[in-house]
Amino acid sequence: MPIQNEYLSGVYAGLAARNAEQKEFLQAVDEVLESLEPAVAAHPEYQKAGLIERMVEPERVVMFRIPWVDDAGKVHVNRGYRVQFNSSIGPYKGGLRFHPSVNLSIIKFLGFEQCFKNSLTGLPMGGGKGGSDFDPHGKSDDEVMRFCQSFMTELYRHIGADCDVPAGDIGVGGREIGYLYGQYKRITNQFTGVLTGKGIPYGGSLARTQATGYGLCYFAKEMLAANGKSFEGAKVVVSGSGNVAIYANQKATSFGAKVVAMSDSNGYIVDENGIDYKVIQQIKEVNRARIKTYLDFVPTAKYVEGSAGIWNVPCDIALPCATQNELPLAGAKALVANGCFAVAEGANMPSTPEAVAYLQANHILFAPAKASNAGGVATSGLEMSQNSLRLSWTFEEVDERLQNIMTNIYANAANAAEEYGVKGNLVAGANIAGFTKIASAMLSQGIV
Ligand code: NDP
Ligand code: 2IT
Repeated sequence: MPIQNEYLSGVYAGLAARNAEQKEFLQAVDEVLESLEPAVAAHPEYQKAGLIERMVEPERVVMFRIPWVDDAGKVHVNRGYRVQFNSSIGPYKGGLRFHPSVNLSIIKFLGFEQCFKNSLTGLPMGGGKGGSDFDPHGKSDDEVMRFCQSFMTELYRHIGADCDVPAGDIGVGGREIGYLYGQYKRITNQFTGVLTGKGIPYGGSLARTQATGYGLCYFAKEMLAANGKSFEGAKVVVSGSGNVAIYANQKATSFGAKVVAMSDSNGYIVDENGIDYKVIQQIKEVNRARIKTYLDFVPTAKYVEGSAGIWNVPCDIALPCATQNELPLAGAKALVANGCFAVAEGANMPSTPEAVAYLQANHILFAPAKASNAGGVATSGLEMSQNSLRLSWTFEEVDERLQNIMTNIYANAANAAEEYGVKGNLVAGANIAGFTKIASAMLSQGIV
């Protein structure tokens, strides 16, 4: 539905004219502004303070050259980004994505969403995002290290434990964070909590690796319970097979569900007996191989070329955990036709606007990414706390805090939806709940 409120539609039109080519960014802004209509109508002071105009413009965008040399001695140049979107409630915080598709539009959409997500966690973190069009697939460890060192040689001057704290995202896991951290420390001669997702021996938090996938299932569990449903005995489809997907599988399985399908960008596997997350961990984290090699471990499973078909696998609950716009209208229709009753987003903006509208119109329980995947950054916030305290909490302590945070995010999103007259709409509820805290901080801090 187009934005109705005149103030909001005016801001959007101006933004679209200035950033016509940034389709993912505009998609993310459009969805948020549409949700904010009741909040903006109830608070004329937002318009007076130019709040929305300020919120859709990043505070700072850094773009830079990343030269590096491959194992054969050939020179490559990639492009690096850091978008520092909003620091009104805390230092910029958000991941780094290394994927050939990365461009300014994608980093801005991710940075924009990160502001609201981080606000929802209840922790003092502003929003930012960065990355590069570098593709780690098929690169040697040495090549990845040289690339990370070159990336950090520029990035270090823009970040800091109280300024901007990057972490992982697609293509950036423990290996990359280690190389990035080593180079930051070498340049600055400072051992600080400037990155999260660090290894446990050098300041990482227990449970950060698992946090996004676990948090997704904790959130989904709340949403299901509020509607008389559960994971117990449910068939689950998880797209992707990376960090988020692997630990979503583990937690959903521990809640009594059976994960019957997972994918990578080449295709998907189906195993009606339930996919063991440890096999995917071996394939993806240790072998760095393709998901079709699952059949070498479980010959009775099936592999289908092409990742888009995964939504045709019948399931009760779908957890899209790969990338943006991976669940289009056709996928949503297939899910509904096969009796799926809940979709919870692990990836950022995985469902297209048409898919979200279709799922909601068909009364599918729908958990939006900003709320349901916030467990990763929330645990990054807990890593920052531990670094500041110079302490390490146990796995159980971090996991318990994560569960509380996800329960609170669900309650806040559900309550905000009800308060603003859109009961049950967690997309609107999450956007409004995330927005109001940032809005209040920005109003207090003047026109900056
Ligand atoms: P990983 O790099 O660990 O895994 C990404 C997975 O998604 C891989 O299986 C990859 O397949 C697949 N994938 C990536 N791009 C595409 C594409 N264009 N088409 C189909 N499949 C694709 O990343 P994460 O698991 O960390 O991230 C997954 C999603 O979750 C992203 O949207 C990310 O922004 C979001 N997220 C991550 C958080 C985290 O803490 N890591 C926190 C919150 C959200 P292949 O190997 O073939 O490329
Ligand atoms: O999208 C996300 O929330 C992340 N990739 C995690 C960011 C973080 O700072 O942990």
